[in-house]
Amino acid sequence: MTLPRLSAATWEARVARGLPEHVRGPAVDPAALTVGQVHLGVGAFHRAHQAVCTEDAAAATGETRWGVLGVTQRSPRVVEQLAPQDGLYGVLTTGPDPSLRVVGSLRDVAFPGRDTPRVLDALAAPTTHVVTLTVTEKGYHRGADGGLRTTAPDVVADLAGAAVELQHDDGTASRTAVGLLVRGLVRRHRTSGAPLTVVPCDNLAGNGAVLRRLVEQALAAVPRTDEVAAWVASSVRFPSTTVDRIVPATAPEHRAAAAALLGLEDEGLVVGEPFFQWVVEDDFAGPRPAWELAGATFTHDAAPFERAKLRVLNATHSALAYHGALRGYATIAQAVADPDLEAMARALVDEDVLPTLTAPDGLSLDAYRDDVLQRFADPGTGHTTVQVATDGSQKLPQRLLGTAADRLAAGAVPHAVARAVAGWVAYVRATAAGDLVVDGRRVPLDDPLARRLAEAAAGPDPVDRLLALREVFPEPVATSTAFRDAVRAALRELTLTPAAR
Ligand code: CS2
Repeated sequence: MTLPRLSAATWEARVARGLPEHVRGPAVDPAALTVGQVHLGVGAFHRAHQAVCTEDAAAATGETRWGVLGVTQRSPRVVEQLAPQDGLYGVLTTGPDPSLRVVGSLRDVAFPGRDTPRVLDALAAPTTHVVTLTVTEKGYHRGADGGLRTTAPDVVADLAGAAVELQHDDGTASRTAVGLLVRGLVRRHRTSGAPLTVVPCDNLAGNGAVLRRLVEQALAAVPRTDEVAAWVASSVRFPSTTVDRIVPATAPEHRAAAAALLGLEDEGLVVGEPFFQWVVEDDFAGPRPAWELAGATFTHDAAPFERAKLRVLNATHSALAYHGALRGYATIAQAVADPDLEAMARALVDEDVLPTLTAPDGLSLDAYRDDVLQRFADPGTGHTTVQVATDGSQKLPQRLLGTAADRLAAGAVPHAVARAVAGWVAYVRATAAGDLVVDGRRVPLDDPLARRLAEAAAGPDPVDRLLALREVFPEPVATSTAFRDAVRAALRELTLTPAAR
């Protein structure tokens, strides 16, 4: 039987029939919300994280000015999912007591391919106070020095677009998030000049400072933007934030569970674990949603949280993803259930990560490690090893290689990090050769540097050649003979393990 599709009208009819116990609706009346927040990268993570927090914050204060305009630059698919549903979508929370919540804070979704003027207008509007971003690590287009890759074709095109924007709107689409943001900032400066806060929510160390630098570099590369740059320096803030919620790709089982609870078909459904964390630096240029009333923590310095999260959670996640996939496990939950791999994850934290961390106020790092591993073990999330394993070249630096650099600087050889890196090397080699099959499917090498990684991995000494990639391995790690030997030794051991073949 085909169910009717979720929309404002079908939802209202559903409410009128009475909702089951584990289903609830928007915390605010979606129709009453106006747009005050623009989000770049409206994928599953935003919908299960910031969009929920913004809605709860609006509900807590009764404000109606915090509707979200969600922007996707990758494909119009999200627009196709959400526009026919009047922006409504469900968040299925997994765990022992699954529940479904329909969220209504996304008031509009846009694909700049065709909606550029609308997006730029929203970025410039004085009623927009906050721009949030989840565009993944690779979405920032950073080079080996961490700065903007101003020679990348998409970035070059966007800088030309920003130059034109100084005079008028030429209607072309921006291809990168930084390009779109810079163009929006140029227009905002030209029109309202109202202050703005830009809040990156991706897993990058010091994400606020990183994004500010990219914006400054983009402006420096566009002629006649000195005034805009001065205005950005005085009126635009870039607080760093740490976000945490495990949000797997939505699978058919999730859709079936949600349809059973809702009695409606939801093409925009997203899934998340019960855990939620958002640590935000309290550095805003103007008004913002009262996220602190909806579970977020405000701090003067997000760095200790960010470091702990990247080095404990994301590092073990990646290590389990590579080693787990090599052993044929489809999900992170299956990988962490393997005693060998659980011990590997623990050793990574205990031997190499903890010595590099200072516990953020009120957090026991031992307890944090245990909680993280327990969260990974939840079979309900269905987070796949292959999903977490994507884009390794972009993830390794902040998850593993900072730890390696710190350990080497302290005179220790980070063997546990070397083992995790050996898992990545073996994964790159196996996927590039078309040799890795997980869950009956051949796994491709999914990484923005795939071509170069494949070339390096195909040679006689993949460790040497992969470690030479300066965009991935920082100098002190790349040039350490002890680290290189440790990775080689771990790789040899890995290929000798029958399960890894
Ligand atoms: C994961 C993260 O896909 C990945 O690389 O490690 O997305 C992880 O699930 C989140 O950071 C959890 O907050």
